[in-house]
Amino acid sequence: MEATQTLLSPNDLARAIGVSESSLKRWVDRGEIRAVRTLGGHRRIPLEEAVRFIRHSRHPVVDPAVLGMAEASGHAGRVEGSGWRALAEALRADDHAPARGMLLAAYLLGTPIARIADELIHPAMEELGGLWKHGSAGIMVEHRATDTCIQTVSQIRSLIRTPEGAPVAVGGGAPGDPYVLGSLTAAATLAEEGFRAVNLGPDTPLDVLAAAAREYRASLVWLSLSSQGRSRPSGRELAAFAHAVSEGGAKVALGGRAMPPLPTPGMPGLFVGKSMSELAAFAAGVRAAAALGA
Ligand code: B12
Repeated sequence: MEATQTLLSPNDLARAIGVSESSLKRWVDRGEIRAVRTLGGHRRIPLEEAVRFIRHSRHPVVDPAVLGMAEASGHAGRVEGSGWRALAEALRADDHAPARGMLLAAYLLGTPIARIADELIHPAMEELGGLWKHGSAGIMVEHRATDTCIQTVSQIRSLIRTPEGAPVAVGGGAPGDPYVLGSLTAAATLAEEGFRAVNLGPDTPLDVLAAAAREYRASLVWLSLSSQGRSRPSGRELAAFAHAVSEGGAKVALGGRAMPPLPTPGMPGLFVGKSMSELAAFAAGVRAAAALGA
């Protein structure tokens, strides 16, 4: 089933990036921006195509509200330096709109999702991570900040178009693991790398993930390990899982704060990483190999 698409007129997109409508129409007619036509013959630009064009062409956005991202207004969107500190402060203070705005502005500037995860969300959440020791208020902040990040990463993910015939990546969080953001940012990263990313979410049993990999004929399977809890799979269990999945033809990517040491490091077809940027680089290689095999 085709999802309902948000369509922008050339005038809408022209306003968003502060150019004339005639320039915008010219770019559509030259094929630089993909548009559809209404029954009356008017050009309409899918929202995700508008965002792709903005990121690709590095056009500054002067009116992000047109793109449904009003919160991005006034945010520099820079990832370098201490941008994450401002994010941590906004998340701590329950300033939901600026926190979302910082992440959306970084995305509109063309920053890869992997860098947004590694250089903004990860350090900001790490900063908030110590607060739980100060009681229930700290835990409340952790939960609330997680929800704000989930909403924003999901919004960004919904703007990525899956190419026709894209290889499939399937993944989730480890069994017994309640953490959402590791697997969610992995899914968004892999979608940006051109995969159809199927995220089974937190607490995914390893046999369920292995079965999903077979069902989808996945090219890549990821597992995010964040919890040190008792149900965390051992290195031996993870190695057996990776072996079984790679026999089915998929490459396996494991990572996260709670990744245990493996009994036999350096297994063929298995990648262990520490960051989303590393996952993106590994995925680019898997995608190139899948394209050659197609
Ligand atoms: C949010 C949070 C929670 C939330 C989770 C909500 C949810 N549903 O997701 C809740 C409140 C449930 C929670 C609970 C607990 N938490 Co907690 N939590 C955090 C916090 C603040 C942020 C985690 C997060 O989402 N980060 C954002 C993501 C994007 O970053 P990331 O997970 O680090 O992932 C990055 C990399 O690891 C890597 N990566 C991740 N997955 C993958 C996968 C692949 C394939 C690859 C290549 C890379 C990769 O890339 C990511 C981006 O850079 C951390 C702080 C911290 N230092 O991490 C504490 C933290 C992990 N929690 C901690 C603790 C102690 C707990 C609790 C015991 C007590 C408490 N705080 O309530 C319980 C235990 C829960 C359990 N069963 O394990 C400690 C753990 C200490 C330790 N020794 O391990 C931390 C470090 C806080 C601290 N400084 O004390 N927590």
